[in-house]
Amino acid sequence: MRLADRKIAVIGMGKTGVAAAAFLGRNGAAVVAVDEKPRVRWSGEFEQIAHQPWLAVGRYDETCLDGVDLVVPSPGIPPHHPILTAAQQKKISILSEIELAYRFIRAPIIAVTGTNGKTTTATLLGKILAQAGKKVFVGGNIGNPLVEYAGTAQTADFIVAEISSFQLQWIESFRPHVAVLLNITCDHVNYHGSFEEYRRIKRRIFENQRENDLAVLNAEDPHQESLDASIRTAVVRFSSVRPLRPGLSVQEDSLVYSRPDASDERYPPGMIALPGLHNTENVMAAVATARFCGCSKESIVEAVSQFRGLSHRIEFTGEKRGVAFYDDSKGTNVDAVVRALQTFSSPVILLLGGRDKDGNFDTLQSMLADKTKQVILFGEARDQIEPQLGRTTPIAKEETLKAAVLRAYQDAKPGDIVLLSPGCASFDAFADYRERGNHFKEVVRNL
Ligand code: UMA
Repeated sequence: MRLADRKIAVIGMGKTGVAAAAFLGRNGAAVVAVDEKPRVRWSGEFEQIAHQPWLAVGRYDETCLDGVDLVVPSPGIPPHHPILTAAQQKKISILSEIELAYRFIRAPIIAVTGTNGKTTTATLLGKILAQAGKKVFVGGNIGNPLVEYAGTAQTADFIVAEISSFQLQWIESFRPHVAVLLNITCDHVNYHGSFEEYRRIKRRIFENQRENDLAVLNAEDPHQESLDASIRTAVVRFSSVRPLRPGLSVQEDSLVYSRPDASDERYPPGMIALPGLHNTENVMAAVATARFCGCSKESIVEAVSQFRGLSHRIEFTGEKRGVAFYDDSKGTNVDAVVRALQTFSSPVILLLGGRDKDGNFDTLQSMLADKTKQVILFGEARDQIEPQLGRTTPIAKEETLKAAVLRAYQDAKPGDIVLLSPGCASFDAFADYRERGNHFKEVVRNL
């Protein structure tokens, strides 16, 4: 792909936009940078490219497309954004940052997508590959754009990429050597327009795969038929609820990988230190991928047993007066809340709220009846969520997360669990889920 002497508009000057602009400019393109926010609020890294001769700041409207022959939107720019609609009318190509990076990356890409578990699985895969002696770059939606790696000396044997539906929106030839789809449940409906469209976009991860590639799928996905129709490569499935042959499943407390052409590969019981069946699924997907990529069973056992999970994912925060606190701030959709609740057997006081993403909170009702002794709603969406929860469990409302924690502590008895699993985005009160999780931890520390 030629970049020299092209004029390219980059929409959004967050992490992705700035990295894409830097890559394009350093490879000879003239870049027009735009963002809805005033320039002082663009990513801090923008200052490093702000004075380059190849960079111009455009207006945040379709005039930024003048003379442009390619648009690179940031993942957060919704597909029906007026600038993108204008670009399509003018027949200007639109490519996502992962597509741009893919065209320049030499190493095979392992792409991990799914509504939940992406970051955990991608991180674990990075650790397994490293344990097996392979050089690996872990990036994408996890926080470091792939295009950043494309601009380096590129020494990795494998790229592990966490891929969101937003990033799959504008791909063309993006072909991962391994594509993992962990699960698809309702999320990001306000961005994609419908759950069906969200699912269609997620399936695009398989569309350029061919023989010699691998698709790793959850056998319990209720939409197997539409999945099968999108796949033209070898498939390995996993299940956390029933034995699979061939495939990966749990049998007598051990993870078993049953292959069509070999005997069963049995992993030691107790190898997975992470709580919850959803984490068992994440590990199974990582094991299938790692074996396909030539990692030994021994390096898998070593890396998986040492892996203790990530911050803000059902993370034990501390104990006060016999009450245990868990931070699941990354649980930004209803399915993640279900997964977090499934992890606990003691009574849970659930802190739910933030900015709603059109989640179906009514689907939580039976889970709340089973697992919670109280729900405390907080943040912008609290009044919206309340009528959806029914009367299965007592509900309280507080304006802020801090007030919700204080109330939970006041109402809790020794042995109870206070779980922040908000089921909503954090942007009503925080910069992101990390800031929200850190705030939760600080309030708990100060109790
Ligand atoms: N902007 C506009 N107009 C809009 C929307 C945004 O101008 O209509 C501007 C904003 O003012 C801001 C910039 O675009 O300056 C932000 O761009 P962005 O929202 O695409 O965010 P980045 O900083 O580029 O971060 C993105 C991912 N963010 C989103 O997908 C929303 C990060 O994932 C990712 O880590 C990063 O690229 C590196 O790849 C975050 C996320 O929430 C963690 N992802 C979603 C999720 O995991 O559920 C998909």
